[in-house]
Amino acid sequence: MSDLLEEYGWTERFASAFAEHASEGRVPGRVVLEHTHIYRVATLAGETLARVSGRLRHRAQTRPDFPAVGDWVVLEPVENGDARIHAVLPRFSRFSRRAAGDATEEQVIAANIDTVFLIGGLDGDFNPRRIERYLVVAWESGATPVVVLNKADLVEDAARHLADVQAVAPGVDVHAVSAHRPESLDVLRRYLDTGRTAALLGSSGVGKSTIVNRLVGHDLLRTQDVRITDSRGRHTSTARQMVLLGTGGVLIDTPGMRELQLWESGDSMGEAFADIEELAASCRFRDCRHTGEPGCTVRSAVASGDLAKTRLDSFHKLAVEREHQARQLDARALLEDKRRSKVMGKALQKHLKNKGAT
Ligand SMILES: Nc1nc2c(ncn2[C@@H]2O[C@H](COP(=O)(O)OP(=O)(O)OP(=O)(O)O)[C@@H](O)[C@H]2O)c(=O)[nH]1
Ligand SMILES: [Mg+2]
Ligand SMILES: [Zn+2]
Repeated sequence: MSDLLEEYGWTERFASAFAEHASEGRVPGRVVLEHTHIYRVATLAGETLARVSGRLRHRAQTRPDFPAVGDWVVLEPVENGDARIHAVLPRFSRFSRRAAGDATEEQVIAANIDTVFLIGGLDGDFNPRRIERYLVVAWESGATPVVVLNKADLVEDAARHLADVQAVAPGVDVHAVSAHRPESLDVLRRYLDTGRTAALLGSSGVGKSTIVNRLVGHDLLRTQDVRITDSRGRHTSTARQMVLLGTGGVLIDTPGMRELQLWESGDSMGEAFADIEELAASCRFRDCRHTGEPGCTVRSAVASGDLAKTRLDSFHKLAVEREHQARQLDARALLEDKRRSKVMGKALQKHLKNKGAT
């Protein structure tokens, strides 16, 4: 297809998925911004506003069935200049969290991303434990996480912080940068070849929007000073938003999240804790939980100082949280089943009654 779509990340895979929906007047587009129930979508003919079709809304069973920023969608232009979204093309990756207010509902934050930039601030916000947590979710997404420590201009010992993070992020690229020294951001461009998409995630005030602006080359997004007293951000960005870089690549800026609730789907603990996984291969019991079992290589490594105790603590904490969520999801599925069989039972009764009446 055209070069512009490819700049936005269009590939053969999307083209063949689109072919199944292709019909007169339908075009592909990528969701740039999500308002409530209205989406801004980039197409070959420029950006357009769009709503989901009645049929898509009807068929959507859960929240992730609706479009999210980064999704490729099948669009049909309608009379008043807006468009209708008929389908969401299958995603190759998605970054999700637990929806606020409903622990059992998944909320897709960004779709079809190649790289997740986990941004931390080297000022007061800096916290390896939080990065560890973000990494678990990032691996779940199917995208490759990269840790970016911003505001290197504010600290003397960026190298030490870099080492601290590398210790909790085995196999992950970690970079120290400063948005106030734009040339330091050039390392990020290697993840932003034409058609590649990166999403920026991290707490409010760490400088996500500032980094996007510096990479774009002008002040496209609003940014704001952090409060001096506690170096917390002010939640300046309020929406997820996709930006096409002139130099190639696509960025998705996101609002800072107060806390990131894990959304469990696959087995990403093994990737986020590759160091523990490797040690665990030699534990005596295959299902060793490293909580005091005999012959536990992981605990021996902590005892000998080869593995930080804080690292094992994080592992246990996150493992407990995952089990808890899995139980909640099971409970929800059970309720759904009950509700369904109740509805079915009622329908059946009604049917039998009508039959009996005739
Ligand atoms: N000293 C210094 N300040 C920075 C750097 N990057 C960003 N800032 C400042 O940090 C403040 C917050 O930046 P934003 O880009 O708004 O932060 P954000 O992560 O987008 O925050 P939310 O939109 O609230 O999630 C602004 O005052 C920026 O100028 C940096 O590398 N060094
Ligand atoms: Mg922002
Ligand atoms: Zn063990």
